[in-house]
Amino acid sequence: SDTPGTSTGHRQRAQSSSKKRGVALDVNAWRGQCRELLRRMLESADSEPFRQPVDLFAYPDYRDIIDTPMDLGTVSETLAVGNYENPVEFAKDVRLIFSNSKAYTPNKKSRIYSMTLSLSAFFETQVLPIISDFKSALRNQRRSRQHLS
Ligand code: OVM
Repeated sequence: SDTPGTSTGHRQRAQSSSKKRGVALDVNAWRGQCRELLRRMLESADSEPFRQPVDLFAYPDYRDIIDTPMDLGTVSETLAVGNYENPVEFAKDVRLIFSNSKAYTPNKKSRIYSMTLSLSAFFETQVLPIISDFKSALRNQRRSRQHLS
């Protein structure tokens, strides 16, 4: 046992509050994680109706029903140019795509409606930990800054 007084015998390194073993605390990690999530959604066949703005010639009454159109191409561009401040804003726009589709669907047996449910369920499983990790990293950063100077 190389370190007397510890049960493991392992040398104990002081854990700084900014370097917690095994805990991701990067406040900037969310952007790349959201980019990767978008990439995985765009490669899914279920994303086909959501890759570009809804075609107003194919659906001439669309704007009578939908106030704020949104699509994955627009979300991707907004993320790329740095116009989301955090992953909550990103998730809000992606969820708008799904709520628009649910509002416009003529019936719940529609193919596009079923694609909406499937892609939305996938999105939620993937984005919730991104948001949780971001909020945790922000709390940690604010705690760490309190102990400076
Ligand atoms: C459809 C449909 C369903 C949901 C959304 C949508 C254009 C279309 O079945 O045509 O948006």
